[in-house]
Amino acid sequence: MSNRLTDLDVSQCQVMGILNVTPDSFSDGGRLYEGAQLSIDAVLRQAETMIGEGASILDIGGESTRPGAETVAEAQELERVVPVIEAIANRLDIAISVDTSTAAVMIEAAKAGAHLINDVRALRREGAFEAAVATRLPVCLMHMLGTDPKTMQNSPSYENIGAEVTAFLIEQRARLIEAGYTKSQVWFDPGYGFGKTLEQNYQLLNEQAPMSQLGSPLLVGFSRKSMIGKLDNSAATERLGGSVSLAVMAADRGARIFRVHDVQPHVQALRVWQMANRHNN
Ligand code: YH5
Repeated sequence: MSNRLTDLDVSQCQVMGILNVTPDSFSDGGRLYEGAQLSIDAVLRQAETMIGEGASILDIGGESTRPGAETVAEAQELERVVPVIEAIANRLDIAISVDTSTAAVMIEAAKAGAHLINDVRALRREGAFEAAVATRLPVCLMHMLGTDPKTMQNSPSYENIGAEVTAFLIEQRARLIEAGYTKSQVWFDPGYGFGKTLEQNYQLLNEQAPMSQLGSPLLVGFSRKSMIGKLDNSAATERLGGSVSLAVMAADRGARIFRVHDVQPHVQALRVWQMANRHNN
């Protein structure tokens, strides 16, 4: 049996393409829909495009976690995500991650062929920890202040953001290690935009490097986020320059997996970054 994730070399930069299967995603929502109906064909075409552009992971999400978003019912999330994972796993040679905080979605996604659980709530929802452990899949733990995108931006405050984010990730990882996981089966993510002000996001980026030295691969997601748009009042689809720029800076600070909407420009920028750094290895 192949595990397309364990074959990934996370000492090299890897790009994770975002496949939002929500009808309302803030920057690319609805493109995969024909009216109210999710089009599996459209999803597969988008997946093939991202693979052709150099993505090595596809992140499938059925819940919108943008600031202020409503949590979707479990049944709806299952209905959106499971058929897509099944279709991709059966037809395409790519690692699949499932962007979910919901226990039942973790279980069904694993059965459908997912290779990684990507949880922005870091397994804090009811039953999520047990469900993730039951699947035995690797887990990406992301830092969010609180557990609710609806309230996470209500005056977030930190004494020392880098230290606090790191402590949180290590603490959640310790629970997984106790359940039999190795450090490399757990990925870390600082959670840019999740319960952080503009200033705090950039401070966290500057304090990111030590987080990459803890034995867990470091994933980052900046793509099209407000920490770019707030600087120039750009719309979500006009943030590519800032997204690529932040990805390269994060690579300099130890990140190796990059969750992005625009695969080709990120793959190109990170190849350039890797080439420029080849004498440092
Ligand atoms: C992440 O960073 N983010 S969903 C708001 C935006 C733009 C983009 C207002 N899932 C992450 O992409 N998983 C999401 O502009 C994630 N890391 C991981 N591991 C939010 C998102 C977005 C939100």
